[in-house]
Amino acid sequence: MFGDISPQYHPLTPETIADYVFSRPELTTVFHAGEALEAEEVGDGNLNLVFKVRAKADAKRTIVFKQAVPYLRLVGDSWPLPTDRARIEAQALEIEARLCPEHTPKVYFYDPDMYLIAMQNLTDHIIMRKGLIKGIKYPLFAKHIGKFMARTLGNTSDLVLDYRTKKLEVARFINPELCKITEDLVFTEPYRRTDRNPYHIELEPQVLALQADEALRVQVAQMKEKFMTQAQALVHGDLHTGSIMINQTETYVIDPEFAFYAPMGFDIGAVIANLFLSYASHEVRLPDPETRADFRAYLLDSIRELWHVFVAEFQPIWAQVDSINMPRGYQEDYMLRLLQDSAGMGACKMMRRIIGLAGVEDIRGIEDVHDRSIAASLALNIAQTLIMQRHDFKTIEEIIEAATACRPTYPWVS
Ligand code: SR1
Ligand code: MG
Repeated sequence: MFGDISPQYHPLTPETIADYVFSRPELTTVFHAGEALEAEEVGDGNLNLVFKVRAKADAKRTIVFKQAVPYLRLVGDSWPLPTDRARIEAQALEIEARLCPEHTPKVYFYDPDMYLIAMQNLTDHIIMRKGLIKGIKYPLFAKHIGKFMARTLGNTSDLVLDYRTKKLEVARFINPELCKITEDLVFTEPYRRTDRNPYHIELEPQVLALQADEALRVQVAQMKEKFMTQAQALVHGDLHTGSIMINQTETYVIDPEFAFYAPMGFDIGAVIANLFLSYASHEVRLPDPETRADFRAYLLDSIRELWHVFVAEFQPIWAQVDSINMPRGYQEDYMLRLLQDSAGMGACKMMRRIIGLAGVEDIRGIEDVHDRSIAASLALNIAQTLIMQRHDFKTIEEIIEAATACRPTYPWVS
């Protein structure tokens, strides 16, 4: 266990949540005392309980409750996990709401005794990953996420915060156990033999070759060191397409429980990686070749656009810095290093989703083993290219060009 559990803490259930709802003064404007409520537990993530509660008389009056349990839900109580992650998430949401309210869900309250956050139920939005699997385009996504990342990352870095605030913020967002999950699952386990790598046996030759590649492991070790030591900005820490709720006009970033001070490229790379994973999945997913080509072009355009929006939205940050100590040349070099970090971090995020624990539905949800192996093989080849060539990339266009030149290695030809 990690510290004492609050004596008031008890995991809620759909049956007990109504009493809890009516006990909260913050919700009296939403729900009328004692009225009939409908509640369901919908958590399909790896860590927490998530309840959707609505008034029976009016489904528009609805709230989401996210509650931490003192272990990893995916595995069970054999893997204890600190409930403090709920506090981290609540505080990260508060910062994101201040810096980029248009892409942050409204929080009603955080309950530190129940490790629970009550927030806006995004009823008109879906998890982006689900939409991408179906081939749905989100034309405003790149603009929205580029802006969200520039605002949240730039404004929490040393470029904007004063020396003392920054260090106090680093301390406030110390998140050791969730960081350890990332260190293990993203930067360690995919590159060695362990029984926690549930990739399909069909992929074995490519995975073994990758694990035997020392030059690759050197690059991964460098990314891991950077992740563990570079407190550059408050990152979301798990910014994959399952952490994005979206529709044709709006984008919301949810679930920042992995937030801590880390390289900005960890977030930017995560978004790019998940778009490339979708790209790889559509090597086999969408049946009509024309629709497939069109959708994959959209994914690549989104990667290109989100980076350019990020750079443009970062301009107000550069406008605030001291240009004597941080002249134009430094600023350009900073952005180039962010691009190269994003390629390297994104590559690690791709490899972990193919090889390691907690894969993504885009790839692991492909039913046919042969098709799944083709998509997975392509994703691994893109990832290897991105991490190995990252120091050569000067533009996002070069990253896209290198990725699209990759082909699956599977099926193996002897
Ligand atoms: C074992 S937890 C696995 C993953 O779930 C979260 O969404 C993070 O990506 C974490 O690595
Ligand atoms: Mg999550």
